[in-house]
Order: sequence, then structure tokens, then C-alpha cells
Amino acid sequence: MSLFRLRLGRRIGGVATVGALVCAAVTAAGPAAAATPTVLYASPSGTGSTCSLSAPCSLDGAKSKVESLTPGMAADIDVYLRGGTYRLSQAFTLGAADSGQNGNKVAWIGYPGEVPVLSGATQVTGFSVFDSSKNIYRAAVPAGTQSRQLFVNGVRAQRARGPLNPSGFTLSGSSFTTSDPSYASFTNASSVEVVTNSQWKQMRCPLASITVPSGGGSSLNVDPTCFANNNTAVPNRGFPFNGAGLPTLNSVSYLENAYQLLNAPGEFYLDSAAGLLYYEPRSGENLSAADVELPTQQTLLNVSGTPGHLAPVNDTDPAISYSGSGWGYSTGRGFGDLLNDAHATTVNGDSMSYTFTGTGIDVLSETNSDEGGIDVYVDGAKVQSVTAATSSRLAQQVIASVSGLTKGQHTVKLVKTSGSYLVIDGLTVVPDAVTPAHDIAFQGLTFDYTTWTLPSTAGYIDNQAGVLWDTGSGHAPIRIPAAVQVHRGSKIAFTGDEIAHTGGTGIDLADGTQNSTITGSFVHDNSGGGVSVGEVDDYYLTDTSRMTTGDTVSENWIDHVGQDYSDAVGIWAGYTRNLTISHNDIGHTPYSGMSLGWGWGYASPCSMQSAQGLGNCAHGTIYAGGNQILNNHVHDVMGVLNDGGPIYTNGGQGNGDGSTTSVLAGNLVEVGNHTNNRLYQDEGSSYWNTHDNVTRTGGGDWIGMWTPTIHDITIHDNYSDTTSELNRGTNITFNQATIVSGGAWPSAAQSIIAAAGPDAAYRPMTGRVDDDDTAISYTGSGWTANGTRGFGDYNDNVHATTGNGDTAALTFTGTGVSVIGEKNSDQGQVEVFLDGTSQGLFDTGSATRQAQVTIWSTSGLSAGSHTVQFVKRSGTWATLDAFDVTGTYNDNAPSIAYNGSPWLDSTNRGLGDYGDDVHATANNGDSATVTFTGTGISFLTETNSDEGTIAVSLDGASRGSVNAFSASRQSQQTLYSVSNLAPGRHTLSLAKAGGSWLVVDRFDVH
Ligand SMILES: [Ca+2]
Ligand SMILES: [Ca+2]
Ligand SMILES: [Ca+2]
Repeated sequence: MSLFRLRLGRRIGGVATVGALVCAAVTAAGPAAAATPTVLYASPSGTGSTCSLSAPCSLDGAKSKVESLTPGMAADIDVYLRGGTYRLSQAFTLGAADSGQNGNKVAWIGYPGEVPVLSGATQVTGFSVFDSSKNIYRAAVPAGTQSRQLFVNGVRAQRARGPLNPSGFTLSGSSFTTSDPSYASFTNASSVEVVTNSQWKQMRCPLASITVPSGGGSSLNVDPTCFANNNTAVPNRGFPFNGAGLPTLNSVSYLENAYQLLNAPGEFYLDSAAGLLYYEPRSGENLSAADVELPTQQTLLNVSGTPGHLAPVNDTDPAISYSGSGWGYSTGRGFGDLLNDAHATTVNGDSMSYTFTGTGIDVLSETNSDEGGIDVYVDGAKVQSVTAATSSRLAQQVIASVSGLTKGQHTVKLVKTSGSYLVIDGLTVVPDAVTPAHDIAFQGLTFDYTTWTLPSTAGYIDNQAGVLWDTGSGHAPIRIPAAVQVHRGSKIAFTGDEIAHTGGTGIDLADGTQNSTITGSFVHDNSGGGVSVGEVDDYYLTDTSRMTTGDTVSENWIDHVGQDYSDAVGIWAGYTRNLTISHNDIGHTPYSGMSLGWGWGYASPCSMQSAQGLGNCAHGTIYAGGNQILNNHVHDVMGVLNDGGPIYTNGGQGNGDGSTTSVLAGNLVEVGNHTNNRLYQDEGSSYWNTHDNVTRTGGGDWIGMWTPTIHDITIHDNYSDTTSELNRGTNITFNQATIVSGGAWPSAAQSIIAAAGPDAAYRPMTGRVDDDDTAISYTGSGWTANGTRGFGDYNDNVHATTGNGDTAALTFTGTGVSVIGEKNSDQGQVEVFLDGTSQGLFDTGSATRQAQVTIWSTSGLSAGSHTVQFVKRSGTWATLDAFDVTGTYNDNAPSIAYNGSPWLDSTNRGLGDYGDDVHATANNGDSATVTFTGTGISFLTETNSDEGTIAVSLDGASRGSVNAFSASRQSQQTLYSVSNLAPGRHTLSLAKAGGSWLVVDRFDVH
């Protein structure tokens, strides 16, 4: 009962009369009916064991029931989650035993019209005024509560933070000193954090103490271990990780998390030890009634197969035994060895043996022209003879891979038989057979409120794009954890879900997850990234069963990520094969919009590394390739950091045989802010076919390939508003883009623009069209756009022009429209046209800046297609922030879900319906659910003597009922209307509760 599957309904043919409706009969055509699913129910207060509608289970109870039903299952199992908040004290965890069987799936589904929320927060109540002069309130929480996030009425609060880029600090040793003595009075000094945002990185450390230097002032003494990791000894493992020139924590971008920094509405401070939460409310917030949510859980949903994360052990591991006279150890070779070291022997008959517990093992070695034969033994029996001889040096090659052993203790032994050298670099043990959690779906669920507390102790040791370094020896790569975590999954499907308000990443397909999908979901307001796929430390894999392959991220809305960790991106992918990222809308990111690939120049030949000026050649192979970045709309990126872009690629793709070329096509990228390359094919990017993209309204080059390790990329049929490009790669087939000025995009580019982002079926009905919406066409050469103004604009962005006569036009279907813009002293008159007729000149001048002003508005238009046009006439600037539309949507709109038994889709009734059609059902309990973005909605339909009561719910809460009964038929009557909702996404549900028919004709959204 997918939100998106259901709304397609049944196809209708023929004409019949049913009740009062002239409608069509359901045809039997279509795919063979699937076996009837087993249906279970869970609810937040459920305690039952049968999981029936009348006695629902808890989530864990439903899991137990599913596990009892999956052996031999012959049909899907659908578990409906009733509405309400499921407060989790630990992650809801599913494993291989919770998988679908025999080609059927287990689906966890939001009950139609209700809003089940899996929450990792505790609700805080009992606030009282603590400091009335500062409007600070305080509430008690359990002592020891750890959290870095707080949400009030669904809006993220800001951890108490000092001003941006405060002056007067000098770095002295590992201390930031200032003549300002006020810091010395800060309480809980070791909870205070110092943050540096620099180039592409965020560096963050807790303080150890704050002291008063002998000459006065304050000395903010950074935790010494964290300071080393972020300054004096920044982890730099070299290829296949980051390269040279790394930024360091050497300035104060801001200080965070002291009570003494709590001085702005919407800021909070949690004194964990004392168990006290302090908050300064925003205007309009009433803390005695507000929903204050303090996240305490890191993970909400954990879907895990086996094995877990696999990382190699180094050749220096004490459990490795080297036998024979020829062994030596070298470190610092710079050839790309794991942890830059290796053991090697020159003597035939010398051996390496390692006893492990598991089911298999990979042995990592170098291959080269001076290496030769190796015999591989498992538990004393020879299983393979392999060779490490290759024409040139390759680091970290899987020279021997053993799998399928009975789980237990085994010994692998490698014996040198020929060649000049046998090199041992590392070993990866596979503890369990590869057994994914599989065939599980999650549909229409909301995942809300998590925190991630590691930075409170370790700081934030950034590599890039949400990939960090562990503080342990060797500095293993780690990633920001996600609220929704999949490890070793297969055919895990997320559809129509919302993942929001997280303290880490939103959703992560990790550890070799395969053939899984994230579709039509809303991922937003994340401290870390939005969606992550794949790993950064499994590049060497040759075993396809352990690779991240075949996943799809499509039709999603991903925005306002990186709210705390500014290097995080909307969609991140590491080493992946055959990943498709398509038709997503990604916006409002502090760094890149999307980052795909890893490894920098590691996969590029030594000749190219040399041409780049790299001293040693660290060169190996990686398994990435065949990835597709198609038809995405990426906008309003690079709001905080630098050296990134809307779409960023890193490292090699494929092996150059043509079968695994990756594709970057059909994307629209715009509003780049600090962007230096809009299509940024960074170090080592290779084997891309980059074509039919549109880049506009952003800084920098439309495409950038800065160095010779970037190679074998074909670039053609792109469109840009700038000629500026950077091409210093190798074997690049570069065709300059078609350069367009004044918004005169040729039809092929217009088609790309129209198709970019989610398809119509995944676009919510909307009442507000932001200035960066692809539906607005800008003409004239004076337009610029900025996505990080900080002036109170809607979504913090505007389009603005200096060109008199420049226009912005929007064609919409609806009954009203308003032009929303800024007024300021440097603005003049704009002219507005509706359907080609001037509505007059409107003054946008003002002595002081005013944001989100309604410049012109109309309503009461005939419901149909209209075009509004905004034209600059005078002044230095004209500014467009958004259009507010009262949009009219027919009953066949794709974002209406018809739930329950098949609804009738009745067309050509000739009864005065909007669009001359309606949907209808005769079954009580059937419902129509509308997801819309805006501040209000109206439901219009016919009334008649055979219609009755309709139960209304909004955002999962009952709004009573309305009655569609009337003595005689009246078409397009407004039966329900609501306004003044908080701007954002809402869900209206209408359920048949009486009469013979429920008829749905039209919705007006504003
Ligand atoms: Ca090594
Ligand atoms: Ca805007
Ligand atoms: Ca209609």
C-alpha cells in the first residue's frame, strides 16, 4: 500500500452508471494479482501479541511476529504503523532474520492518513524563567543527559554560539589567547568548543580549560589530543585518502556551548552534569505549551546483515607470523601501501601465516614486475597458487582471497615460490558469511530527532564531505553516523519517508549494501549529510558480494543539511558500482550539493601523478564505476565553505574498458555561492561521460578539471551562462558548452531544465514557488542569485537583477498569485503583468531593508492556467524572493494517494466538476491523502443526496468531519478549508465515514 503506488489507482475503461456517478468500470487487465499480503498492525501504545487492528503490537512485538511468519512466507507481510510518536530508547533493529523470503518482502508502512514518527528524543517540560533580564528559561532533565541538539515545535534550536569570526584571538601553542578577560568567567570550560571553518573543512575541538595569562585576558586552551589531530598532526594518510595542503584549526570561526554564550532567541545550553537545560525562546514561543524535544538517541532504525564493517589489519599486526630468513620491514615507501608500510622477503620458502576466526580472508599485497609466485595454504592444505607479477607496481592488491570457510578458527599461510619479492601489506578477515538483511521496505514513515555525541569528546577531525578520522592510532576513516542506518542490506527500499531533525546524517546505505533504493523521500534539517552510500576503505575489493552495488537514490528532496558540520553534503557516495542518483532536488548546503567517489589520484597512472608533480607514485586499483548522476536539480550550495560545487566527483571510475564508464548528464546546477567549479571533477576523476547538463547563476567555472590525474572524461552538449572553464586533465575530450546569455536557453536546454529534479509524481502540491524553482524563467542579462544572504529572505535566497526590462515569469494553474520580494533603498519600480496585461508599476523602494514583502497580489481568478510576469523598470536593483500561488490541483494529481479499495476514476461526467472528472469510493474507511507544501489548503467537491460525512485529519490529527450531503447535486463546493498553517509540508487526509459515496474533485493549495 505504497503512497505512490496507490495513488495510481486502477485504470478505468468503458462507461457505466454506478449510483449517482456516471463512471467507468474497472477492467481486469494488468499484472497478475500478487498473493494477498499478511497484514499486521503496530501502534505507539501497542501491547498485543496478535498485531491485529484492534490489538496492535509494539514495534518490537511486530518484529517478533514477523520473525515467526517469515519462514516459508508465500506473500508479502505488511506491517502498518498507526499514527503517533514511537519514542525509542534504542534503535529499532532488524537483521537477516527479519528479511522477506521466497521473493516476498516485509513492508513497514505508515497507516494511510496517519503520521507515525520514530523519535529519538525525550520531551522536555517544566520550563520556568531563570533569568528574566535575558529571557532565559530553564528546565530539569536527568543529570548526565548528553545531547548536542534541541528542537522547539519542530524548529532546530542553536547551541549557544558566539559571534562569527570574533576578532582579537591569537593562536599560541594550542591555546587561543585574547586580551578580552570575559572568557575566564565561562563555566564548564571543558564543554566549550572552538570551531574553524576553513576551505573545505570544519575543524572542531573541545577546550581543556580557560585560564588567565600572566598579562591578563583569557587563554582558551584546546584539548591537546584534539588540537594535535586538527593542527600539529593533522591525519594525512595520503592516497587513497586526502592529499597535501590540508587546512588546520588555526583561527576561531566561532565558539560554541557555554552558558555565557546564550544570548539570542532560539539558542540553548545543556548543562549535562547538572541536568539543566537552558533556552531563550523565539518570539511567539510559549514554553508552557511548546513541544520541546531533546534528542538522546543516535540511531532510530538499524537494518544490519552480516558481516559488519570490514577494515583491514596492517602487516604489523602482532598476530601475523613471518617465518624464514629473508623478511624485512619498510615504512614510508610512499607507494600507496596500507598505512604506508609493508613486510617483504626475498627468499623462496619464506612464509607468512595468520590465524583468524571467521569464514574468509583477503590478503593485501603489492604486485610488481619483480614479484612472483605464491602458494596459499588454508589450515595446512594448499588451496591456490597465485602470482604477484604485474608489469608495473600496484599497491594494495588482493593477492589471495579465501571465502566459504566454516565459521571458526583458521590459519592462512602464504609461501614465496618465485620472483624477487613477496610483499605483505595487510589482511581483511571476513568474520561471517555475507548474509544481508534483505527484501524489507519502509514506506510513509517519519524518522525524527537524533543526536551524535562523539564530537563532544573527540572533536571533529575532518577529512572531507562528512568523512572523518578516528582518533585512534592509524586514524581509520569513519563517517558521520545516520539516523537511519543500513549495513550489509540487499533490496532494502525506502519510499515516501521523511528523515529530519537529525544530529548526524539522515540515511546511510553502508557496508556493501546492494540493490537498495531511496525514493520519493524528504531528507532535511540534518546536522550531518542527507543521504550516504558506500564506504571509503573498501576500494581494493575484488569480491563482488561485498561491494556497494546497484543502489538507487531518486526522486528525493534533500535540503538544509550540514546544519552543524559544514563539510557535509546532500548526497555522498564513496566507492560504489552501478549507483544511480537521479531526479533529486538538492539545495541549501554549506559545502557541495553532491559528492561522488573517493581516492583522489590513487587510481590514476604514475605518468599522470608525475605530471601533477607528485613525488612518489601511490597507485592502486579501485572498484568504483558504472555510476550515474542523472537529471538532478542542485542549487543554493556552498553556503559556508569553499572549494566545492553543486556536483563534485573525486577519484577514479572504472578501469577504462568502456563497460564501467560513469555518466553525469541532464543535471541543472545553479546558485553556487562560493562555488569554484559548478561541475567539479576533482583529482583523479576519470572515465566520465559528462553531457547535456545546464549550469547557470553561480560563481566559478562551469566545469573544472584542475590537474593531470583527472583523465579520460568526455564532455559534450552542455549549456552554460559562462564560457569560463578549467581543463588541465589528461585525455579529456572537451567540447565547449553552448553559451547562453540573457536566459535565452535553446529548447534542448529548456527540456533539461524542465526535467531536472523530481518528476511530477514526486512533487508535492505547493503554494509557494521559491525563486530558484525551475518553473520560473528568467530573461535578461542582469540576473544574479544568492542563496546565503542572511537578510530574512524565504529560504535565505533571492534572484536579483540590475537590468531594466529583465523579467521573471511563472505559468501556474490556480486562482491567485502574489509576488514576494524585498524592499530597500537601492530598489525602484517593478511592473507586473498577468496573462500579458500590465497590472501597473509597483514601488519597491524603502528607507530600510524589508524582507518577504508582498509587492503585488491578486485572487479570485478563474481556476486555470495563468502567467505572472515580473519586470524591473527602475532603481539599481529589483529582487524576487518567491511567488505565492493559490494552486488548483485536480483529483488526478499524482500527489494525491487514494487508499483502501480501488477508487473509481470517473471522467467526462458533464456535471460541472473541475476538469470534468472526480475520484469516488463507496467504502467507509477509504481515504484520500494529500501531501502539500504551503500554509493552507481547500477541498472542493460535489455535494449530493447520496453523500455523507467525511472525517478530516491534518498532519495526523483529527480535524473533525464535514458533510457532503445536500438535497440536490452542487458541484465544486468548498467542504473544508484551512489557512495560516506553519509554512512547510503538511498532510491532509479525507476518509469516508457515511453516505453512499465519497467524491473527490479538487484541491486548492496556498
Ligand atoms: Ca601496510
Ligand atoms: Ca527565496
Ligand atoms: Ca476533478
